[in-house]
Amino acid sequence: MSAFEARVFSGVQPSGNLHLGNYLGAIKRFAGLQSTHNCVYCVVDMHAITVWQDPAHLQAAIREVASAYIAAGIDPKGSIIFNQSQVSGHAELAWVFNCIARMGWLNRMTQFKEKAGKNRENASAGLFVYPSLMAADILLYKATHVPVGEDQKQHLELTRDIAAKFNNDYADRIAELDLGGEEGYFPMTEPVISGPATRVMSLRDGTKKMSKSDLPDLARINLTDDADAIAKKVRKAKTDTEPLPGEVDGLKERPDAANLVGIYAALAETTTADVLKEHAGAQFFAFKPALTDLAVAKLAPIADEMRRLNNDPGYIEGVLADGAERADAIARPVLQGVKDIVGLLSSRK
Ligand code: AQP
Repeated sequence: MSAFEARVFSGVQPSGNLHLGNYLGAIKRFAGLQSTHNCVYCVVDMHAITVWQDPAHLQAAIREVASAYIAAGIDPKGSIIFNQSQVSGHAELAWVFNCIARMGWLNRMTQFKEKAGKNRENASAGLFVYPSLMAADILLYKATHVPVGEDQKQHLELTRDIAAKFNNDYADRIAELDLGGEEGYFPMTEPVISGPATRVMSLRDGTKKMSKSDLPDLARINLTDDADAIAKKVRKAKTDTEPLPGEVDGLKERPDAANLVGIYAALAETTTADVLKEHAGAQFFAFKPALTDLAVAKLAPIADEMRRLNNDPGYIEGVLADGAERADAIARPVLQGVKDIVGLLSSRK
C-alpha cells in the first residue's frame, strides 16, 4: 500500500481534431475515475506548442478540449480542469527534471522518433524534452494513477525512472528535511491502461494509430462529427471480406476487423469476446450499421454539448481559471519541497 494519497492526473493536447481514440483511450475513462479518486485533468497547451500551432486557433482549441472534458461527464466542481500554462509549476519542475533525465533515456522515446521523423535536426528541443514536461505534469501533483492510451506507456515508464532517480539522488536530503516516507519524495505512478480501446486505429489502416494529424479526415471519427459524417466514415472504414469470427483469436492478423470490434466493445462498455459472441458470422455490411447506430447514440450527445459549450467561451474560461487556482494550491508546496531538496534558495516562500 502506497503512503501517497491516491490522485489521478491526465491531460490532452489542444492540437486540434479531438477524435474517438482520445475519447475511448483517455477522456471517457477520465470521467469514470471521478467516483473513486481525486482527479486533476489538464489541457496540456505547453505540450501542444512543441510542434507549430497557429496562435489564431490555439486558444479556441484549448477551450475545445475543456468543453470535451465537461461534455464527456467530467464535473468541473468535483474534479480540477485547467490548462497547463496557467500553473507555472509545470515549467519550473520540468526544468529540474531536464537535469535529472539522461540523454540516453530521452533518445529511446519512440514518440519523438515518430514525430520528428527523418528531419530530426529540425525538430524543436521542446519535442525532445516533452517526456520531462509530462513527468513534471504528473509529479507536480504527486499523482498515483494516470489514465492514458497505450501510446503513452513508454512516457509513463520514463516518469517512474525520473521519480526513482530523484528519490535516489536526493535520498539523504529528503530524509534530512523529513520530506518523504519510505518511497521517497515522489510516488511510483501507475499507468491506467485498460479496456478494449487503449489503441484505437485509423479507419483507413488498422495498423496505424488513429491520430489528430492523420490525413485524410476519413481516417478518424472526430468528437464533433455529426451523425451523417459518422455513418459515412464507418461505411467507408477499411475491412476484409471475411465474416466476424466467434472467438477473439479469430481477429489475429485482421487489424481492420479487430479495430471495429474493439471500438464497438468500448462504446457498448463490454468486452471484445462478448461483441463476437453476439455478432459471430456477421458480414461487415450488417455489422457496420450496428456500429454506426451505437457510435451516433454515444457520441451525438457529447458533440451537442461541446457545441453548446463552445458558444460560451466565458464559462469555459471561468472553469479554467478556477481549476488553475485549485491546481496551483496543490502544486506550490510540492514544488517548494523540490526546491528545498535540490538546494535552490527561496527567500519568498
Ligand atoms: N488512437 C488512440 N487510441 C487510444 N488512445 C489514444 N490517445 C491518443 N490517440 C489514441 C490518448 O489520448 C490522450 C491524449 O493524447 P494527446 O492529445 O496528448 O496526444 P497524442 O496521443 O499525440 O494524440 P494524437 O491524436 O496522436 O495527435 P497527433 O496526431 O498530434 O500525434 C492520451 O492519453 C493518448 O494516449
